[in-house]
Amino acid sequence: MKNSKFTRYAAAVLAAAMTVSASPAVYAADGDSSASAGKVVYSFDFEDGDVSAFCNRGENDTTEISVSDEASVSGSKSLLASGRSKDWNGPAFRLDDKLEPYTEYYISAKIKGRYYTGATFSFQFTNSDGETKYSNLVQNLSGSDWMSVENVKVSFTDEMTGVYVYFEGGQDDLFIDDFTVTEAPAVEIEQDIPGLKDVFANDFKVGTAFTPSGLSSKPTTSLLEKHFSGSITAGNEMKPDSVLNQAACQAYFEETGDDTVPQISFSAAKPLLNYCRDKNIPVRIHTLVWHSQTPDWFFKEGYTNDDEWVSKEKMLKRMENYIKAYFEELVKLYPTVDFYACDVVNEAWTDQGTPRQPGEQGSGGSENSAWVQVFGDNSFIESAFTFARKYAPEGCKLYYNDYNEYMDGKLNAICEMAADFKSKGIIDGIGMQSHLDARQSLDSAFPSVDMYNKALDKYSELGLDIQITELDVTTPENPTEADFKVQADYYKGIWDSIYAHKDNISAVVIWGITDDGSWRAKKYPLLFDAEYKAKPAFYSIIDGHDIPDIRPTDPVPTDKPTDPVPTDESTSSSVEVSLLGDANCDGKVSIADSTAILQALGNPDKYGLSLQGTVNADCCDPGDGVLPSDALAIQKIDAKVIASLPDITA
Ligand code: 9MR
Repeated sequence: MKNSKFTRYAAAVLAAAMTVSASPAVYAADGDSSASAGKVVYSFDFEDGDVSAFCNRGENDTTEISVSDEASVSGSKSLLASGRSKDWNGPAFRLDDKLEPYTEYYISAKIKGRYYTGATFSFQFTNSDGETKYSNLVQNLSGSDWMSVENVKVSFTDEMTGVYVYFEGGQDDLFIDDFTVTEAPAVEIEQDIPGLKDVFANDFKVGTAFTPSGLSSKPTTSLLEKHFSGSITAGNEMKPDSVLNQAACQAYFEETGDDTVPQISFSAAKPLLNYCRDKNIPVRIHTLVWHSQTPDWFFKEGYTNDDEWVSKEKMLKRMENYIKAYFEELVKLYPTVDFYACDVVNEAWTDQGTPRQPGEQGSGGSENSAWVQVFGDNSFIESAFTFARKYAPEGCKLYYNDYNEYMDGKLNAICEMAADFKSKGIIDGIGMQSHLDARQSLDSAFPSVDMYNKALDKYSELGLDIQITELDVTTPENPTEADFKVQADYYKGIWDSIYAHKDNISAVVIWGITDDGSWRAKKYPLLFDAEYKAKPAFYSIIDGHDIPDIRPTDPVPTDKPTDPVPTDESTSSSVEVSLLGDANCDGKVSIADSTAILQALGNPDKYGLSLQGTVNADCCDPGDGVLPSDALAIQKIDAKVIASLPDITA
């Protein structure tokens, strides 16, 4: 297959994502019909009177769990959760003491309130920082009769403890029956297609947005590693509302009297960042300054929700200290992660090219901006870039990121601003989000390929880098095969336009992996379907491109083989040094190269150097192989003890 042109064009595979039946009422979240093919690992009809696998939610949960013959779906008994005195009270079923991590399971159950009830089926776990996180799996279980949740997908990682599913909502007695846990059939991703990142390896990074929940799904991480390991953007976990910690901000203020030093935590992003560190995947930081997903209290006196807005002067100090702490903490926690790009400011211009309206987040149809409220205009953008330039680690490029970036008013405002910032040396590039809509035909698609192409021309003329930061392309709802064909043709038009500008584009990031995980799941916007299969759009964008050898998915990215540092001449003689000391092949010699060498020497099974990295790493006394002295030589360079490599003082 090497260097052949890829022309295969697959038919659309549309999996029925939801299972729905009329009686009893059925609710499914992320459900999958293939669950029926899986192995049932737990099944409770409660006819034997055993409810010991279920519990309340501890602490002050007053729920009592017992067997009841007052109601049932199958047989004559069910589980009864009575004495519930708070909305959040159980019943709960613990997963991590019974099931395997990194395995997908489907849970089905029947639920009924004693009276009319409104319940929610939820999930909780405790992370490695001891914080407990909650999410709703199925909401609006409302009615007075039996209701079903069917094939609700759950999974967890080995970093999660205290993993439970539970029913909550109201204080009504709840009956549960026919609770089953089915192990999802193991899914192998398609190995006979090329990795997207490999097809475009000489052109730009190919990456994706990812959230920690995806880490527990093996097929999802396999797809990520095969196709998208050029770059990861945290879907939500590095945004201000995930990073800012209100209680810690207030505590710091109380302790010091200083309310200009925001306190932060990356606990939400840690599972993802750990993964990027372990797999050597570069990270796009998204995002520092945004009107959305930023708490109003950040802009208020005393960090309270309902006090006065702070002055512009105070907000500038908060902004600077926030950006400083953000970068410092990231570098401290993850010295080896390549934070290569950062969306410094997100979505600050309207489509007309004006600042947003001032106001609280969520007001004005979610469009208003507390930044504009405090600053009175869009001058906060320049401040943010100035601070980001001051504190961002070396190699971290700074971007202005926006959607509808092809609309004239917005495009002109961005270009004017970017040209000014470029002259001041505080910006490196433009992030084009690219949330696009294929609609029913190429004629009605929005934006047209031509419009998108013209925007790329304009941004290219700026002489700044461009990154496509959140690409997805919606179909109409309930798409037909014809709609997927239009989507594929449109994706190709857009991708070809991107490819034509590749000299100005350093990364293309798709906003998610499989359709069912997308923020626009109802409109199937991604390259892989819920069954982890490549869609026509995938084939369309690689169509006509040279493709490399197709290899099974590596457990680590291609530039970092699992093999220990290869030092023998037979493997390395054909590769020339690209930059002496650049062990991680990022184009520079820094302390990260020293770390990479020590990691590769200390734990070759986990960390490795690429062949190029190995050749570069042999830098202290070239020819003697990769040794600790090479790491030391780089440290000497960093400390300015020596000026160049090799280390003639050694
Ligand atoms: O993908 C994100 C989704 O999970 C969140 O619910 C949503 C809330 O604003 O944000 C999504 O990501 C947005 C990104 O941060 C900025 N551009 C638009 C993206 C899609 O809404």
